[in-house]
Amino acid sequence: MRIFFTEQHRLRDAKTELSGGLLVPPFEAPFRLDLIMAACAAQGHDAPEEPARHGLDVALQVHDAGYVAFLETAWTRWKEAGYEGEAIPSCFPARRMVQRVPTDIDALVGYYAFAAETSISVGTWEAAVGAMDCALSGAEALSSGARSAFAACRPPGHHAAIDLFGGYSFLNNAAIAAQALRNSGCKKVAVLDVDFHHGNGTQDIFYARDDVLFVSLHGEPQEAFPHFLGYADETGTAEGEGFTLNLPMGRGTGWGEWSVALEKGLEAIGRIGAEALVVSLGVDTFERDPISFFKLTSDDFTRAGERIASAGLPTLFCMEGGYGVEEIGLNVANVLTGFESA
Ligand code: Q9C
Ligand code: ZN
Repeated sequence: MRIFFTEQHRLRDAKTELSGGLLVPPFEAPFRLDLIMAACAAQGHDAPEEPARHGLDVALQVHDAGYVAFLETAWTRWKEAGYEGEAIPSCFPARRMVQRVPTDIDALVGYYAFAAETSISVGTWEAAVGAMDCALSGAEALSSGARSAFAACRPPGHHAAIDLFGGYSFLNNAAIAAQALRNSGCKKVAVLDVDFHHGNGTQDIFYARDDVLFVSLHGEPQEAFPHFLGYADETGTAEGEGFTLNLPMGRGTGWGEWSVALEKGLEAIGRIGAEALVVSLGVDTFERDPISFFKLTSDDFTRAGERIASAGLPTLFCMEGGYGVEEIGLNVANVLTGFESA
């Protein structure tokens, strides 16, 4: 399958993540994509291609314009304010406070954030645009008749909502790709999110829409980030009622339970007559992932790829999470190999 990758991802190399009250080196770092690309090459997958530059038109169909302008200028404005560290939100428009866009950069960072672990750093915007371009080139490949493509996106995107960043995500690559597939004539598109974390951003973007089905398999919100979305009773609103399917699972979930949820998701995707599939591919469901609590093995990822192929749809994989261990490369390559061998 065609693989889209850009060295621009290295520009996202933040120094700080707020974790357990400390500023630590981020889990989401450039080495992740090095491992993934090396493992893809080792399993004989196609050589990566540089994505085309697409501009921001499609991004602006799913994100708020003020939010996108904020992301583009946040680092410069933060530096101009004289701060020494990276841009970390510290003040939020919480319950019963007014939701009005402020002018002060400190306030803006909090206004457009839903979590505080993710710093905005030098180069973050440029890397996020590169990741989006990978997703858009992948969507174009499907529109030109490809059976599948892999967008090696970094930074990830599925936590980025209409106007919120956090969870290591800035632009929602998978949602932007799904929108591009709609624009190119697919009447119904499905997003299948298999990252350990709930894809709150993707859900937010499509919650009231019936043209994009969102299905997510993830850790129980009570115990797992992003905590405040992803319950099973969130099923969509207005036109979008029935077009969100959340399948949360508890600590220690392994292939048995996880694969049953996957089949439920695939059934829903078949039921709505999706013409294309975007997979938010996180491998933080792995048994040794440092920040998650599912128990998938490396072989399970091969099986997952095979099952996803059984949907029989043009499929774009967009890279999301997966941290801390060398096996993230193997696990991603296994999904792609499983898909292609099915
Ligand atoms: N103490 C993705 O996988 N922080 N994002 C968790 C745990 C955020 C994960 C805190 C995790 C974000 C794309
Ligand atoms: Zn994740």
